[in-house]
Amino acid sequence: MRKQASVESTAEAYLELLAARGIEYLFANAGTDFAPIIEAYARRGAQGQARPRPMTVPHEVVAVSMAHGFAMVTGKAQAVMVHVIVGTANALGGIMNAARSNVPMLFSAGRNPITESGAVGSRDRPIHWAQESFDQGTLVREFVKWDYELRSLSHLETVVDRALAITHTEPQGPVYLTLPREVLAERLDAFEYSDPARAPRPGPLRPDGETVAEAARLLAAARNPIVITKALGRDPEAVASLVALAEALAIPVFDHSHTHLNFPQDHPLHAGFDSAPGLDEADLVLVVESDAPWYPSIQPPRSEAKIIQVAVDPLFSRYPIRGFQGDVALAGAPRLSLRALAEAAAPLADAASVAARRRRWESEHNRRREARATRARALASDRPMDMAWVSRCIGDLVDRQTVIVNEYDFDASQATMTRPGSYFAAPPAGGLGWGLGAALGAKLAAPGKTVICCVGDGAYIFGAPTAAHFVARAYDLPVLFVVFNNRMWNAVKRAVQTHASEGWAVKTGIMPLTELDPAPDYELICRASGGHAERVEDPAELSAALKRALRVVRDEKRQALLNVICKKP
Ligand SMILES: Cc1ncc(C[n+]2csc(CCOP(=O)(O)OP(=O)(O)O)c2C)c(N)n1
Repeated sequence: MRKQASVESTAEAYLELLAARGIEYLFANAGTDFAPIIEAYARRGAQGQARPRPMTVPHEVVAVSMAHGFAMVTGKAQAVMVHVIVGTANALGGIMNAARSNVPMLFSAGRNPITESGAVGSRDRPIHWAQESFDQGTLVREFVKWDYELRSLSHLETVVDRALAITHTEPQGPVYLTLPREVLAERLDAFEYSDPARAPRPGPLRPDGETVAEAARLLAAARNPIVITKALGRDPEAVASLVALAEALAIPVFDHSHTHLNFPQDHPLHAGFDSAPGLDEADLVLVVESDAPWYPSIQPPRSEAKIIQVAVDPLFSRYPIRGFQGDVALAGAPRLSLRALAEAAAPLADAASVAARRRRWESEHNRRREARATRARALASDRPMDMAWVSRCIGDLVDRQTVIVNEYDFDASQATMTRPGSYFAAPPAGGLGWGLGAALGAKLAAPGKTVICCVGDGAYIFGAPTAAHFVARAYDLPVLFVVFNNRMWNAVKRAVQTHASEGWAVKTGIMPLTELDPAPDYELICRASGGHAERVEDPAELSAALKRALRVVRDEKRQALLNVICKKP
């Protein structure tokens, strides 16, 4: 159907089109390039016309992470707009995160005015000369699926629909659109477009029957098969497919550096978070959406073990190097691949070995869970607190409505997360600063959920906390932030200890560039934006403090922060 909208500029036509395509939010960090966009918002607002809700996000790392968080919960790309090359540069770490996490996003930036005079929108500020680059797209090209500059109104619809189709098609990832000011400022009276969009949107792919049959034969013949997974739960529906496969053949599932809830933690076949014991004896490893299922230099699988790789893109083609073997690879939507594999393998399996495996892994599961609980209890009175104890206290308060966003330090093994979509950990690209924004985006996407954002003190600082707390207050996004405050970058310290376990740094205890002491009073940063915030030092007080903070978040609908003083390792 063709639709006509009354608009005054290309910028307005752009907002009309984004709204028509289901984009609910524009996470924006504005500059002079935004003038036509802001003018268009003002007209549309005054006249009550459709537009994505404009969200002022005062740091790009938060803006991009919010779009990331929204999309990871809903599967839907939102729009981000930043200020020309400099805003793009500030956002880049977040774009790397989104790219490696296969998160869809319409990332856009103004483009410096092209003309020095003569057009509506021509250069009229000193920065308009220095803020032009030869090719703005090169700033992000390696980490987006597609980039383009909008060159005229006449191709607006094609460009936007193509951008949205590409970002949403698997393997998903951000796209980048630059918007020159003269083009946005172009005058017009009306804008006509197709509604719904006519751009092709390919559906999910599935592997062919022959490849599935080959994988099924290998799986059924294995005596000690294991699954290693990391990001299967990006598609929440895929979790049920893995459960069906694991149950049909009694295969233990190892989460390895997991970024999503891939398999219910209370399932008897959940085999924990360390694949090493499984790799010792596995004669088949089913690698499911895992970019790095083991460390070849530390513990590879046995050389005779068969490997099956299941992923949207089992080659991880955008990674320069990834040498993990695969005797068979099933490309396509894992929820379809795993279901097909379960159907093909189940009839081939030997019932007695399946039953024996089930008994063995169930008892391992119970033993491991008990060991973790015992460990947490043993640490319960340590002061400063142990992070395992902090994680246990948070884990004990998780209910069916809780979503945990974890940028380091929350130990998932101390909780029992069971529902797809209830747990998200830092992206594989590891661009710090993701957690605060991602949690805000998750809350925006799921207002009925309790979002708990766990961050290290380092991650908290990287997350531009003044900007994040501003957004939480400005847009009523009551998230509970828990800062695991060990006054250092332990990840960096650990890397030194592993790199030179008997070296100078370990022997002398001198480890420059790892300390965050004296630590700021993080609670004051949250309070500055109207949040409830406490510093917690007594382990016996932590549960009560968490409950108080959750009450504020749930009942008063205000953000909260706990600055939890943890041990320095
Ligand atoms: C943008 C960026 N800069 C630097 C790093 C390197 N880095 C990885 S982990 C880490 C420390 C994180 O500190 P914190 O959140 O306090 O957790 P901890 O390591 O203490 O557990 C750093 C600096 C990174 N991943 N991303």
